[in-house]
Amino acid sequence: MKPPRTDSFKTQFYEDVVAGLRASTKHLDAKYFYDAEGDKLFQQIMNCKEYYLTNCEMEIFTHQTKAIADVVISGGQPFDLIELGAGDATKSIHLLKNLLAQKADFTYLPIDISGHVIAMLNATLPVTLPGLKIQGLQGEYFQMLKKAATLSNHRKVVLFMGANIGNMPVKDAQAFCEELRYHLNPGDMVLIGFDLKKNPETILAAYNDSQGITKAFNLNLLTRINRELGADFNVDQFHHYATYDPETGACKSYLVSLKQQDIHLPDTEVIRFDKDEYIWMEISQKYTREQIAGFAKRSGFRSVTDFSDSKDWFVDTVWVA
Ligand code: AVI
Repeated sequence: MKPPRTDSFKTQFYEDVVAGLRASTKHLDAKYFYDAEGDKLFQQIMNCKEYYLTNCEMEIFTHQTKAIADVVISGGQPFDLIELGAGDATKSIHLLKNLLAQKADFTYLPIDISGHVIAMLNATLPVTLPGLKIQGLQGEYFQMLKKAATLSNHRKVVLFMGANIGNMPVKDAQAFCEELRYHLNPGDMVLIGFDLKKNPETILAAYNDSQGITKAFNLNLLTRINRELGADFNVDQFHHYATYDPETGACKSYLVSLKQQDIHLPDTEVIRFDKDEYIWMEISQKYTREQIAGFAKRSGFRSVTDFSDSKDWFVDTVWVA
């Protein structure tokens, strides 16, 4: 198998796509949703009426800011506040503001895979929040956590918000918590956002919105594969199907082939789809509080407290290493 391009991201993208489409159950990695168009569509998802997650976590960060800040400070100062996948920091900015108002001694270290995001945060946050000490780190989460440990020996407080942990299957989420613990020292703290199990109709609607934005978000990955890897998907020949299983808490998205069809990618044999064959695109796992407590315990963390919204649909849980 020869990748069509030489740079390492493209090579990895190509290899992941070919391996996923050649697997007995076809699948693609949801991390590739986020090209420029995918970023725009995700913004629209977060603003659409059915997608409750963003509003719930925003309510937590705006209505319980002082309580969150007090817990964060309670472990001692100075500390490094590290945010994994910081994005535009629209929720964490409320916490940062409160910490500054309380004159807490901390440095904010946003970590993001996107250099553009880090440059934007480094440039804009010190203007919006005078006095903020910030050092953005561009790269993979755990590599950058390692780097953060070399920059200071201050206590670490790690934020991993937005229910991003839900985009990992349960086993991978457990492994992620264990790896997170491995990179921290006793006394370090984490705050992780989990979407809770709730009425199945509410969850399904969030991933099957009436305007078809989530459908476009999924189909956009096929368009990206066409553009960047030279494939020939006809997006009109795939149907978006979202499903939620209230027993397991797994919310999954699929693209279902509307007919038997062949897809071509450079330097690999034709990929055949039967009619009704599907590609598994994404998991957005929902949890109970007991499951979340189990993650903490099995990973060597102690649960300290949690913050939930007024509907009790979403929780930001705080653990200490
Ligand atoms: C980024 N992540 C937490 C979103 C979620 O809810 O799983 C991605 C998403 N996929 C479809 N809608 C939103």
